[in-house]
Amino acid sequence: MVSLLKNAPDNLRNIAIIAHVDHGKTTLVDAMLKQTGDSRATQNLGELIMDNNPLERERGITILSKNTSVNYKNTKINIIDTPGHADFSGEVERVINMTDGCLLVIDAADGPMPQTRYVLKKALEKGLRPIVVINKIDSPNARIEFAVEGVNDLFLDLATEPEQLDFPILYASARDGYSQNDLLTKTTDMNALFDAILNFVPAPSGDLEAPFQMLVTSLAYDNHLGQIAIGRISRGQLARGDLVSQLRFGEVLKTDKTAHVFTFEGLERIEIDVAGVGEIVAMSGFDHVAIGDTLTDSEYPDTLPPIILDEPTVRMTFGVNSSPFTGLEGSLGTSREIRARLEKELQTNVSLKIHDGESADEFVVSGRGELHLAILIETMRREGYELEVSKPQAIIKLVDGVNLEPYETLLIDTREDFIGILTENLSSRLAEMTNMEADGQGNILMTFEIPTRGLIGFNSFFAKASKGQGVMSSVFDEFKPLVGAITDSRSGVLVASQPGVCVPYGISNAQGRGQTFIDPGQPVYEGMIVGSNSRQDDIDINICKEKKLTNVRAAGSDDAVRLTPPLLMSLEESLDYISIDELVEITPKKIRLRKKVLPLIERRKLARSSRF
Ligand SMILES: Nc1nc2c(ncn2[C@@H]2O[C@H](COP(=O)(O)OP(=O)(O)OP(=O)(O)O)[C@@H](O)[C@H]2O)c(=O)[nH]1
Ligand SMILES: [Mg+2]
Repeated sequence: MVSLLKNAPDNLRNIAIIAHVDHGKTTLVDAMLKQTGDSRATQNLGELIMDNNPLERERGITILSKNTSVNYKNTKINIIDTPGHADFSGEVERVINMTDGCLLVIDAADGPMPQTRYVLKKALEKGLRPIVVINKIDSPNARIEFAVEGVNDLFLDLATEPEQLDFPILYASARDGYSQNDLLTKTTDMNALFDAILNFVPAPSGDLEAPFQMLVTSLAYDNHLGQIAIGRISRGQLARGDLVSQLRFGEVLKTDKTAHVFTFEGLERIEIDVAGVGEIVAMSGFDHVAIGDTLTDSEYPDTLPPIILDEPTVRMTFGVNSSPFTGLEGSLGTSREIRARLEKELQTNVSLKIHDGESADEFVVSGRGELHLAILIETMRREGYELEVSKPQAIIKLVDGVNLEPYETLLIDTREDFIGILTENLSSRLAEMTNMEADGQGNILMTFEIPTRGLIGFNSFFAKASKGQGVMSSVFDEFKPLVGAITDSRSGVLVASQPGVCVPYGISNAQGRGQTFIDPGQPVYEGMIVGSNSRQDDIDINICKEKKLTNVRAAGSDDAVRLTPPLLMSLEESLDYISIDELVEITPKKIRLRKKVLPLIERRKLARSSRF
């Protein structure tokens, strides 16, 4: 048979780029694209082209995995860039199903970090061939030997088969666009890495003559073509017009013609006539396809095993905005609209889970960490949604009569000066230090085991306590029996006692009690949180109160109230800050904090009844 296939499996490689956050994965993909001549990559010098959604650009992190490809020595290399932040690990677990090898990128200054371990473990479990890339060797802080030693230890620890210890190590500067097989032979391009991929990563295997079969691993949406299903063909081939069945849990949901077939070429999706086993393709024609569905030849509907992911660790409620300002700033936000949006999210955000809440206006949304949920909220708010959300809480599960809670490994890299304040706070959060290393120059690396329950809210504290001189990262470890209580150490809040528009005089009065959160001229409602109290209890104050005007104006005394600038919190800081009897109100325009129960009189009654 004369094959029409452009890429026979032996000149094809499928790899994922995996690493701890910020170790340079996306920069490495950029370097590979630039060298192989993708014009968009060369034009965009300095900007990471793969991090193309606005939240990724603003935050400088990758949130979604993305496909691209390069051609090198007549071989097509499909590359999947993945996020390194632990909250988006689901993205990694999902896409490694499409690859046979991975580049494990390691920052030469940091060495392996908690997420390096996590992603390598997942990659080895899937049987991927790893290539280690020690990156940022140009950096003055590079500690190459240390990084290599760390990698060797990590593999020794995680490998289950002797062959897994047979991995190449390359040295690179993704930023400067070069990679080397050793430290002595200097180069100016990425060829060493490309050659290693060709030599060490196996070409995809599978039977080209067998009936077509593919696991849907990613989804995309196109305004003209509708839903697009992305996956790696695990059997046979797929041509435009082929009759294909969509299966879920072994059941055929739909049989239809394949409308279009695409492959990834550089940054483009190129339409092709036919693609064969091993190729990563995008296809249209199935509008209600979900990640985890199997697409097959209609005459051989065999389901592939589903994608198995680690469980969510954190949950919160998303509710219809019940504040007096509801409907004023958002265009979407009814229970039906929120439900529909969350259900749509489930199709692609595979590590998310959604359950009904206590009322029809509430949904319990579970994810892999605070950032995972915060990014969803931020995305919804930019789409015009308004909603109210509760404090994130760790997920406790009952197994054989024992309550288990998620534990994480927390790594803190900071200056010695902050050891005291950090360890004291962490011990009240039930953290246990498992390691501490000093470099003799005032830097300190501390490792802790901590329940997720204790970690919630720590991020904001850490940023303040370490005065911005530190980095922390945490990775889910395991579920362990629930022990001990964590007391909420936050002080009370200043609460608006009546609705109105806040004025300088009212704010000035509030500043006598603590720190305020809003600017003059902002509308407030009863029960809205307008500041933090320096004492333990909540105080209701009238922040809209004007100074009584006397007939005789003391010169200059009235309007010249001196105000301290308000503390304006980001969404994540707000989620960290609130207590369980409070909510964050999110609209496209504002983030407000509020008591769950708004009327003062109701809150007083509640406080009294809980005392008895
Ligand atoms: N000096 C130096 N800096 C680098 C190099 N590679 C990446 N960086 C910098 O490291 C930072 C993180 O790079 P990214 O490519 O976004 O890292 P990432 O691994 O994709 O990050 P996430 O996707 O969020 O996990 C950026 O500031 C890069 O400019 C390198 O080879 N040398
Ligand atoms: Mg990235």
